[in-house]
Amino acid sequence: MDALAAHGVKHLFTLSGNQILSIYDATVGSNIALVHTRHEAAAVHMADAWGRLTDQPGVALVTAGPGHCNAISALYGALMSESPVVLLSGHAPRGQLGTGAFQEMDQVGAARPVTKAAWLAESVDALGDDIARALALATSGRPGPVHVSLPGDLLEAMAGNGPRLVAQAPPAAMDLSVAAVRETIGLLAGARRPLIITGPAMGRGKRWRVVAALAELTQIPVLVMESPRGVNDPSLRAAAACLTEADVVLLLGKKLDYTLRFGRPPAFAADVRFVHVDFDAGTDPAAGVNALLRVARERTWRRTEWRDEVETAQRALPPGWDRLQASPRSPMHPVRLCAALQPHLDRGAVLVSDGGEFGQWAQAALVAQTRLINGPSGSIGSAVPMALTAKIVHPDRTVITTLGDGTFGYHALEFDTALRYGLPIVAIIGNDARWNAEYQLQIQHYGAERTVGCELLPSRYDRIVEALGGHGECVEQPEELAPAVERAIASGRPACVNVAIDGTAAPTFKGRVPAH
Ligand SMILES: Cc1ncc(C[n+]2csc(CCOP(=O)(O)OP(=O)(O)O)c2C)c(N)n1
Ligand SMILES: [Mg+2]
Repeated sequence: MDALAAHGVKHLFTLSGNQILSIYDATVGSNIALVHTRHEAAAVHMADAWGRLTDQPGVALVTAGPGHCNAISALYGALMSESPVVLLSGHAPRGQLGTGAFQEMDQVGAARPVTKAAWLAESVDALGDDIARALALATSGRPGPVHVSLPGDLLEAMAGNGPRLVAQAPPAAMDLSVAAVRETIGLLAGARRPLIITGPAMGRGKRWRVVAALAELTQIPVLVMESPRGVNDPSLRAAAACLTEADVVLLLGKKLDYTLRFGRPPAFAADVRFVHVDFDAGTDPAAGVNALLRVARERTWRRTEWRDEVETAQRALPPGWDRLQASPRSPMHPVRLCAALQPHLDRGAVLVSDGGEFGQWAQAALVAQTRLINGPSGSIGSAVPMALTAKIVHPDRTVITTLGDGTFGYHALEFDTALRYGLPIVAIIGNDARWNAEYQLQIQHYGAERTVGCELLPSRYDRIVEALGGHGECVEQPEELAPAVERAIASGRPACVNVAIDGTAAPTFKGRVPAH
């Protein structure tokens, strides 16, 4: 606890268990608050959102064995979103290992594929070092999740000299050769349609500030890729088509992976040139971009039509959406639903959007100053817990989360957490009574007559939230929506607006890259 406090940790996102009660006990009288969730994955999603919103590590604390396993699915989201998270899990006592101890399992081995590093704490006197190392590693280089398993005997032992707090060496500056930097800047300067594409972490916090400075100086358009739909990220709108026109692409902390269709046509031109600047655990990505920036300053750069083209494509609403925004049809179109939310985002509300088809519509239609999405993991279910963290980080701002009816089921009971901690988030459920993303794929691949298994009931999810003590609204007619959202926000309680929507396929834009 002292080590966590010394590194500025204020919250432990957690779910209790035998093996970690000594840590709970140590929070009594400390400045660290426990936020007790209803599922270990929710605790990690909350820590993930903390990492993404504050650029500081979010810390989750769960119990051994099954608690640890429940947490692991959410680590995948943090890993793919490059979010600094530390997962601390209770663990069977070392003296009992191999004897069939309660909840004994290879926790480190289970966490390894979804973390930057994972280890078992070995000594009580080194616990402070373990915590310091885990927190530093989570934030350094490419941020991501780190796991430490804490054996029960160690947590119950007496520490000799109190935790030692090692000062962490700052991450090494990137070893970019001067020649490589000059060649890169030369390539960009000589390009007719250069583009910068960043990964999730480069699009956030202090790293983003340097990327934005490079883009501003060079007048090169920059796209942040954090959607699991990659080049079909709905928030790119028609800008996705610009990818095919780019002649030089600078990838900053962004792999040429599935999200970029591996850099091949038709997503990119056959003769496009990629420059890939990436980061490992120990290097400072902002320093690498700064090296580019320094050399770029030696030239003069002019604003180009190309940059305007990309920006306009991303900003412009597709033709016909103004009609959808005002359509009186019911069940309402997702664009009609979003039209009632945008005024709140314009007034500073935070947007947390989950995936699924409704999530794609929300991400395409809504523009927010602060936005979290599920991320390249393509996992659904994190929106409600992430919205809770957004409310902790931004208590004075409205927090709106948009999610599908199927998705709501994952962590609906986190509305109980919202009530216990006084976190009045507003969840907008686009209820189409099915797992529409999969239903749409069935239509596309197997035909409309072979849709199977993806139906849901038009359930009154708003009543679940009411039953827990929150505010519920059920909306069927478009004109009822804006007042219902107003009432939900004004209630000052955690709220659910359950909206009957037309389950249409995700939006398409001119130049969208075919999936197969
Ligand atoms: C953890 C996880 N399980 C399954 C999926 C596959 N999946 C993606 S979208 C989706 C349907 C979501 O349904 P809903 O929340 O109702 O949104 P809709 O698509 O209907 O708008 C499913 C099952 C996933 N992405 N992540
Ligand atoms: Mg649905």
